[in-house]
Amino acid sequence: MIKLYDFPRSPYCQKVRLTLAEKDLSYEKIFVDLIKNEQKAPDFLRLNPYGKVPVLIDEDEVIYDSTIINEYLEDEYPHPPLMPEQSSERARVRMFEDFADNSFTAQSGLLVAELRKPAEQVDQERVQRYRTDLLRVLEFLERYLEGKEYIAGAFSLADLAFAPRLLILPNLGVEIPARLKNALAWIERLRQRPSIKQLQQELASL
Ligand SMILES: N[C@@H](CCC(=O)N[C@@H](CS)C(=O)NCC(=O)O)C(=O)O
Repeated sequence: MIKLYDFPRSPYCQKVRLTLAEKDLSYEKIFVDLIKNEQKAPDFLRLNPYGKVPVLIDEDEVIYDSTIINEYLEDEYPHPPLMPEQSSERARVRMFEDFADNSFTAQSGLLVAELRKPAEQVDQERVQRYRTDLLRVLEFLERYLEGKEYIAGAFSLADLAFAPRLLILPNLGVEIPARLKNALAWIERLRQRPSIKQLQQELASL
């Protein structure tokens, strides 16, 4: 059985969990406590030298990095497909995934970290800057979403890369203005997917 080394609050783990759910794959979750630094223990570093979750084990294959794991799942379990067929469209999905990881999930991580500080230590100027940065990303995506249901056309790994943090924007105090109608409709479409509903239920019971 597939094993996923997981920390539930990690958006990168959530991205892989969503892909496993979309492909209806059963798997065992192994909790790695990042608070206790378990990801830096020698046994874990043998799985992933970077000392980060997620790590996926399938048979004897050990795979780390959420994007590489999701590509592996797509190659190994191609149905339902989460990548387009044409190479130019596949490249577009990969560019969006990369953008999601580096410019959206990473940026929202800074905001999450700031908001988790004790109230008197929260730097409100920074909070505002991070919120503005996230809205700028949504403004940018708005143009790509024109006339499309999902960010790269058909539903794909690119949507799954954005989904974990898109879903928590309201909890982070990021209010999406009504003029970003494509982005709002996209988020709502994502919310309706069974994989996302299931993840939200699992996270709510933590
Ligand atoms: N590029 C990696 C990033 C993974 C990552 O940053 N994981 C975080 C949790 S969200 C982690 O394990 N941090 C622990 C650490 O850096 O010590 C991926 O996509 O899997």
